[in-house]
Amino acid sequence: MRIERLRLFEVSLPLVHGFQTSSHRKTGLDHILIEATDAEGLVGWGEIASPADPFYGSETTETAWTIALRHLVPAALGTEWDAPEEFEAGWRRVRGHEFAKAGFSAAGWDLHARARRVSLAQDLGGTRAEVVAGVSLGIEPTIDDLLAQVQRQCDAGYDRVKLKIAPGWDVEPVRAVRAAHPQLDLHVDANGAYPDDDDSAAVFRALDDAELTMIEQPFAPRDFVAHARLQKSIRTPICLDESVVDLGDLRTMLALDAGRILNIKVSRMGGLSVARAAHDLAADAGVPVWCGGMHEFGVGRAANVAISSLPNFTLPSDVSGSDKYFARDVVTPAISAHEGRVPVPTTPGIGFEVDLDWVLQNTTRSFDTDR
Ligand code: OSB
Ligand code: MG
Repeated sequence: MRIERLRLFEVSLPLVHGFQTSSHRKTGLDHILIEATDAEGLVGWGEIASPADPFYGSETTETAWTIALRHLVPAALGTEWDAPEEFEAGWRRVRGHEFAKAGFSAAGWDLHARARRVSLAQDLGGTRAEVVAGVSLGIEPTIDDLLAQVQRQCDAGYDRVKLKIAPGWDVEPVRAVRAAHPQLDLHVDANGAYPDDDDSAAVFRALDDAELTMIEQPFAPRDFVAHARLQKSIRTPICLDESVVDLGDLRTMLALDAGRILNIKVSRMGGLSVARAAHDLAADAGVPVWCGGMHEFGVGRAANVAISSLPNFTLPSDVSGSDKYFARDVVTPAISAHEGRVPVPTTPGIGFEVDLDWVLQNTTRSFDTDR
């Protein structure tokens, strides 16, 4: 397989409901869509889902655009490959920039699956016909606003809700949601906002009584030792997100018992091959995984649905239906969840068509190797 043309579209879409984490507030997204065309005219799509600002990780839309044009486009065009791993080897010497790499990885995998006439899920080794989806809810102005959001998502059929927490917005809102929904599969995500001190330890002791499925990324990404110490002192499993960028990080997590659940984000780990390898390594270690999201447009979310169909994705993934995020998504049909489940497409590749008119209407800049 040989990619002969690449087009990049930076697409800007508003979120239907603003999203606040411990570090920042988002009202819209600027993601980069990648269209890769091979010598036979087959087309594959990928998405670079970096946030605009470097508050989740170090990348931004701007750094992703620069790295894509300077390093990843030339690497992707140059090679003749059969397996997606060979394609990805083209940019092996580029360090970091996982979000940028993940978009190219996904486009290569989509092409590979389409060439073999199988679904992306099947190409990856997926075994599920549908994936259980959860929703991730941001920090709201008041507890009543949060309760209204939770109720809305439960009414929409989701049975798993993740709440963003931050110092000052933790025990009280979590207790209120737990009191209103005693049976809900509930977990919290701090995005690394807590200092490793006594006040934080008291918060996590209190949360340990809220019957949470997990506490995600309480401390700074690189502080595996703090996570390991906390895991020893609470029953609730810790889940790592930002900490695990590559397989070496996952081995550190496992060796130190710094977490007992892994959030696999295709974007954070630099693509589908690494995500699958992380899935396999976690499975061997008896650590369950789920797929995290970055408010991907339909292109990136379709890849997330596909990887979530692998056997060790035993916890609900952040792959909600398109209507949770956007008034109109970039794929047709829109991705939809029924009773909190998203069917895994069986048609070739990601299983959705890109709505190029809508993409072009919302494109803020673009690049084409043929121009
Ligand atoms: O930590 O999972 C996170 C969104 C932006 C930055 C970080 C995170 C998130 C989400 C979104 O939780 C989940 C989704 O895509 O629905
Ligand atoms: Mg997270």
